[in-house]
Amino acid sequence: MPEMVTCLSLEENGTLPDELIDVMKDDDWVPLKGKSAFVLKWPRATENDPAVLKEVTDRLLRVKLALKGIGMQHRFSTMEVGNEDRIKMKVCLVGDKAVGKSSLIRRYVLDQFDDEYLKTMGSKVSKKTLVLEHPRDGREIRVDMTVWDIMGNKGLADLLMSSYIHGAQGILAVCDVTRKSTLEGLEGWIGDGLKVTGNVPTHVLVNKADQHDDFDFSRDDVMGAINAGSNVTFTSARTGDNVEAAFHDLAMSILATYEEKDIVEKITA
Ligand SMILES: Nc1nc2c(ncn2[C@@H]2O[C@H](COP(=O)(O)OP(=O)(O)OP(=O)(O)O)[C@@H](O)[C@H]2O)c(=O)[nH]1
Ligand SMILES: [Mg+2]
Repeated sequence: MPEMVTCLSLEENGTLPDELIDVMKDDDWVPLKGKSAFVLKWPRATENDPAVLKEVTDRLLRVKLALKGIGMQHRFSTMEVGNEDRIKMKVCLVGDKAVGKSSLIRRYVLDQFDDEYLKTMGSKVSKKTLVLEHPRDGREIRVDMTVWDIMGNKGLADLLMSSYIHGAQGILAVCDVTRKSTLEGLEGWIGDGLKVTGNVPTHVLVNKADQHDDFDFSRDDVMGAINAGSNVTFTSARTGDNVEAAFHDLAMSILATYEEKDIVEKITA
């Protein structure tokens, strides 16, 4: 079910007294990152439920009166969000040579694997359609995903990087569990990518996890090498282990960022 959002935009750089922010927090207002704005979400069905509608109206009135009291310019707008059922996503894979980027995509898109190493020249785009279940209301969302593959030769890739990664909503940073040097290179790949995309969900794939006897580093090493909190998955393009899950998880993380973007676009329109 679509949700309604009431957005309160304050005058530019407007800041509120702490006591008012405390009251708003209790009323479930959420500050919008980087904006002088707050949002309050409520289900669409509320419109037909007088008791809940009164509760929402009371919350709005409380803030409105307080803002009037301190003379803060503001604007309320109410809109529907998160009701689209088909979206597009661009996802990019980065990482050193021969870590298995192309193989992961081949496994995900065609469910095939090849032992032969054919290095990627330049970049290549593949497509995949997937269906996600919306975390909030369970409705089905069809995602048309374009998956971008780039060569792992850092010197050459740097030349292509900005046009390759421009507009990506998510990044899969891949390393090879049999070669520690590929983990050490990851921070650079991620940093270069995020410079172009801004802060987008970035998940780390530790590939070739089928090579049990040749592990060159552990999950703890990964956590130590990159920012804590990053999402880390051990995958195998050879066996297919965790490959679909890895793309699915990234798509879910991207989906979670859509709603806030939707709200920001609507209030700044
Ligand atoms: N055992 C094992 N081998 C893999 C796996 N994934 C890829 N490989 C092998 O690793 C080699 C490199 O794979 P690619 O997918 O071409 O690597 P890449 O990251 O695209 O390489 P570049 O295009 O040069 O950047 C190939 O020989 C693959 O067969 C895996 O999960 N397990
Ligand atoms: Mg490749």
